[in-house]
Amino acid sequence: MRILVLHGPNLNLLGTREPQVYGSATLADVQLATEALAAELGVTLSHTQHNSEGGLIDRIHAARADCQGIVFNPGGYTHTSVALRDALAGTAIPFVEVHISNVHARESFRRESLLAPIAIGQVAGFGLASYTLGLRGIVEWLRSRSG
Ligand code: CA2
Repeated sequence: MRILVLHGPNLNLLGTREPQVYGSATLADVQLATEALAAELGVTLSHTQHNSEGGLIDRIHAARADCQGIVFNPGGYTHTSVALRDALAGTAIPFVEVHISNVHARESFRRESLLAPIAIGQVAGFGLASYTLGLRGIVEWLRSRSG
């Protein structure tokens, strides 16, 4: 089983700015932590970050060929992107929406997600652990459906 760990815009800045909101872990730390869990779970990961909506959409389309699920932090596009929702709905790849911060405890515009209604679920507020919790969740979900 291969799972795509996909990061949206500005997440390449993780660990370099706003540590009070996003913590001090970097994207490399997220990769290390998710790889350690993937080894435990016996699954393979691909890791990608894009700042552009088009780059994210192209990777989601490509995932039809090589991934069974996506652990996705869509960043700011969470709250705005009909195009990303269409890509996720159109490919029908199961995904978990993850956020480092608790989006429900911040500005009101962050409470709305255009993607969560078509996700398996959402994990928010656990810092780097949002990714490992999301990964555990999607692998269990996929395994429970594959018989
Ligand atoms: O909490 C999350 O993971 C977010 O997806 C992060 C997005 C934000 O727009 C969402 O509402 C919640 C922002 C990503 C920007 O990441 C930065 C990291 C370090 C420094 C600056 C930005």
